[in-house]
Amino acid sequence: MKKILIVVLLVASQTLWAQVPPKPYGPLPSPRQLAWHEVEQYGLIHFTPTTFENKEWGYGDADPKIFNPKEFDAEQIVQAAKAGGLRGIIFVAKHHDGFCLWPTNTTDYNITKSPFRDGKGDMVKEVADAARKYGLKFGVYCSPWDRNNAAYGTPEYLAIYREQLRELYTNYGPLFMSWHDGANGGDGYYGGAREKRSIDNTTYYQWDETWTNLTRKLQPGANIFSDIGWDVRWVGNEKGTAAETHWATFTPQPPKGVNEAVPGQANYEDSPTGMRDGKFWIPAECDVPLRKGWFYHPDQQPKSPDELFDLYLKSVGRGAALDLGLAPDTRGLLSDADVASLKTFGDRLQKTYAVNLARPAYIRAINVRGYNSIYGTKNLVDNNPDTYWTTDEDFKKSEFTVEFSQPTDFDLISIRENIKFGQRVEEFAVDSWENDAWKEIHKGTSIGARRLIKFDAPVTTTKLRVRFTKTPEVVVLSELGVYKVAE
Ligand code: FUL
Ligand code: CA
Repeated sequence: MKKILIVVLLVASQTLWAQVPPKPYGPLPSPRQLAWHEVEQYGLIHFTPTTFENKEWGYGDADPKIFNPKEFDAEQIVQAAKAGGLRGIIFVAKHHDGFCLWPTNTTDYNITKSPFRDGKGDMVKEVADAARKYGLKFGVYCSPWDRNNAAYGTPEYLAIYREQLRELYTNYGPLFMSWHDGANGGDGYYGGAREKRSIDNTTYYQWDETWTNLTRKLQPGANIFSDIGWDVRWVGNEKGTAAETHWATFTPQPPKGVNEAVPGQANYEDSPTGMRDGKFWIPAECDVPLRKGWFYHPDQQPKSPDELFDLYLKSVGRGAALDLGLAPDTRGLLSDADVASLKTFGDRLQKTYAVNLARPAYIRAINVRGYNSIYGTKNLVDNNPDTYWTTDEDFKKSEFTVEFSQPTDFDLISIRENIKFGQRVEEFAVDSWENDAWKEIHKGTSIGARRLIKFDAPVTTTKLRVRFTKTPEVVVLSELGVYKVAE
């Protein structure tokens, strides 16, 4: 009787133990960052009087009367973005020229002074409504540098800027991002002064205060983007690419000789890679315009669908996000060429991801945590980011094989870590079964939110193997995809 009891207790304790999930490792994403990771690719719309001046940076002196986009259609822009696979839209509500695209109380330099909708328009609202109608998330960019405002450089301007954020935070529903550019100070119109003004980045904007007391309070779901974070960091270039190895963990670095990194003044050397031992979860956003400039210029052409796919692999495919600049023309529409390029790129993604060749395959892992099916490999192909495969603690080096029922062609593999457990994998390898032996076909480093491995030529095999060769703690993988990229 005693013996039976002991056995029962033993089995029970083992089952209990087997149900304990692994411990998280390192800095972890917040719920708002987790939601941001799921967006993966989004658009950033630049459209102000600067478009009508054919410039990249408006001086702040453009007559609001030139802002007359007679055919403006937020739905055309949003639908094109959606067709391009984008899942969010950030609208530049105010660029450096200071022109506000909503009827603000903070300055006369705003949309009500333009002919658009006879001075009764609110473009922020039109874009927000269109984004929500088509199921895209919405965010705003309100430039701190304001080349129009007479008060720029004084404390009075800071109050104006904060009030502009407050208006944007309270009138347009939940935002998924609040985007802050780093360009600051310099020459401008400044209410007619036409002079150069410089501000001290380290003190002038008091970002801590603006972000904790305004952004967090009024828009708790908004990810704050700036060159150094808080939630999302700049990748350090405007080419749309993260480094081959990308850590979501990061500690903002000050420039040489300075004590503290502040937005607009930092050392960006480690921004493309992040830092393995970074103190915070601050993943990179890779921003790049669809055309050469952020604003529309008639002599420029959009990137081709192939170029977009390549950028996608080098941003989203490295665990970062892609932020693609969209530039309506003076009609207020995206040009046919932009729409076509986006659509071909988006169709390609959609067709590629329509069939996950790993789903019907047999996935055999070297170990499943506690032999418990709640950690089994079926979780790798259930399209649910929460469920995952993981192993017992003594299986830091682990692997699984994907066995197809017949020889299968693929050229793209997608692997996601369950980042709720932190970013863990440091090195992995992929093998394919060829001539009765394993052949290594890829060596990789970081995974994080997602790793896309694209092969130059299709691989044909009956089975493939993924080996995790270096990780400080056991692997926790949420999804695996094996695909043949559509033409
Ligand atoms: C930069 C700005 O200076 C550019 O004009 C553009 O808005 C880009 C997205 O951010 O900081
Ligand atoms: Ca899953």
